[in-house]
Amino acid sequence: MKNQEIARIFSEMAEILEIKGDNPFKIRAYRRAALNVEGVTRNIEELTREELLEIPGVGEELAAKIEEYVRTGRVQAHEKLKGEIPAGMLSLLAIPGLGPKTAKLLNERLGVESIEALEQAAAEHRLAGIPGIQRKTEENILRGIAALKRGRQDRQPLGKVLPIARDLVEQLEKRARVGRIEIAGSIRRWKETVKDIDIVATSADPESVMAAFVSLPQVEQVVMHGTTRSSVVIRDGLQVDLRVVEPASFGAALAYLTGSKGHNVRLRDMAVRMGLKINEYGIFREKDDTRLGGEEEEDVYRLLGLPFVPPELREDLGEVEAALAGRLPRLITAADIRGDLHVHSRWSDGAHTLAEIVEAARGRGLAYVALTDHSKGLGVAHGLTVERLMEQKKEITELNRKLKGFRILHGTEMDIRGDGSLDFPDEALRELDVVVASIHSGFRQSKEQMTARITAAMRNPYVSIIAHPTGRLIGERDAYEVDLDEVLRVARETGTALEINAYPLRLDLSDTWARRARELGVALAINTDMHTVSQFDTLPYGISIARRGWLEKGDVLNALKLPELVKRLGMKRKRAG
Ligand code: DGT
Ligand code: CA
Ligand code: ZN
Repeated sequence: MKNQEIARIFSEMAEILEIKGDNPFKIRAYRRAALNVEGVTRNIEELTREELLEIPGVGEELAAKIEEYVRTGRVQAHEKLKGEIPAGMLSLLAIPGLGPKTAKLLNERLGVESIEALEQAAAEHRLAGIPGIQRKTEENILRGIAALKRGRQDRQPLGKVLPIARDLVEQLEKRARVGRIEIAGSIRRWKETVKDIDIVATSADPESVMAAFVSLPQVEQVVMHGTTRSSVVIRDGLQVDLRVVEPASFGAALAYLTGSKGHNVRLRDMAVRMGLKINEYGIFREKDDTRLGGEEEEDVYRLLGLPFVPPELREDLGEVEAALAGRLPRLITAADIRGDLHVHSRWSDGAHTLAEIVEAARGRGLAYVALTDHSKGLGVAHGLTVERLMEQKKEITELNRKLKGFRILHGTEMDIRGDGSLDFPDEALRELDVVVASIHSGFRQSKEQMTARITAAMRNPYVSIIAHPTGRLIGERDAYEVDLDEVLRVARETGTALEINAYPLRLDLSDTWARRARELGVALAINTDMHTVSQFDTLPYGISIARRGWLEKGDVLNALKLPELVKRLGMKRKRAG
């Protein structure tokens, strides 16, 4: 898929335009398009012109550029822009916290054209004294460079790596004679961040698979090229390991390479005690090396007398004990999800009309959505006033009258204000079916303040769900300080649900906290928080977090059928009187 590459080109164009001091609207347009192209879950190469135009922020001009890239592998306007700024300047923009204005200034005044040169200049305090550069800037730049260097070896978000991994598998299937092929490692366990991509395959001609692998177009460096095993580095420093094994070993190799290491160690210990031997080649009887199995992953568990353990649970966090005791959870699946309780339309900052949202949701097998456009406090997102909320209610009522087998619940994503008060009065909330409340400001408040804001919101009888409870953006923004134990306690006490936000950079709550919530009997809602209909397809990320948190269908609000959901949502209000 070329989605990421195109997004990167658009955002680079925005940066160059900004350096050049070009029209702010144009800059914003490229930036917005970049963001939305990145959010497209389908392969952008397969989209028609009409479908490209449905991407928010993509008009005829940008659609043509996307097509140009798909056709020729480059965008001329981009190449031209790159020629208009000093070489090396773009690399400076990769430093977190260093904007185009400062980059331009530093380039003009100090002639720096690389990160290394800038680091040296900052270390020698040569930035001090440049007009427009504050004293703290020097420190910030050094800190930014350090973060960047760390970041290069850092783990990357699953939401970014999984599509890349799937694309690699697809390419290998196209270019080489592979039999079975699977992604293994932390990706198969759906860990929220991953270090590298592990792939295992079978083939009648392993060497040709290796040759095809090391010569894939996205390969930047070949680390190792063997006859059955190779490693390459692709863009963004991501390493990919490919192993080709015998068909009789495929299941054993897949189990071994899926890990986690901790889980594997536990299985091997069990095997030893049973007079068995497990490795990546198969399962054998210790005393005479007789092969007992290994073609299928199930063989490993069956021969140990265990039920199959889903990859999401293989973290040595009690799953082996649970399997032994016959107490593995019956994990929730995508098919269990009946609706989405956090959805944005054009009424606030979403891209689609209600009719379009309904069609997309139905197409994905959902039976209901809660329309939760932003509340007025969120001006940047065109939040709704009470008056507009009531107008919206009319539109929903009318649409619902026409719909068969589908229902739009009327909700809001209500801002919890900086001072802890809520953005709508109870009289307005009373009119709604669902109230999602969340934090969008004051991220630097103390732990006490933040916890107090959220728990106060939960004590409101109309607040049904707290959305993205920690505010983190994986790899971009840490969670705000908050006492989650206290949040869970009050959630239980008040009967408020917590969200597992499925947006791949949020995954908020995380797996660990989702598990804790379940243990305490706090309900969870797996929501996409969609702003474009393609984001309905991020649901699997939310489900994977739920599965890693040991959640069953009964723990999840939007696995309920509509009548039960409505009843459940009413319970908190009733309890409060
Ligand atoms: P990460 O850090 O996101 O890449 O996480 P993993 O789990 O994918 O770790 P990785 O790529 O180092 O190894 C892939 C799998 O291979 C791992 O989950 C278990 C298996 N494995 C790797 N090295 C060892 C080892 O030294 N002992 C055992 N038992 N298993 C190993
Ligand atoms: Ca790995
Ligand atoms: Zn939202």
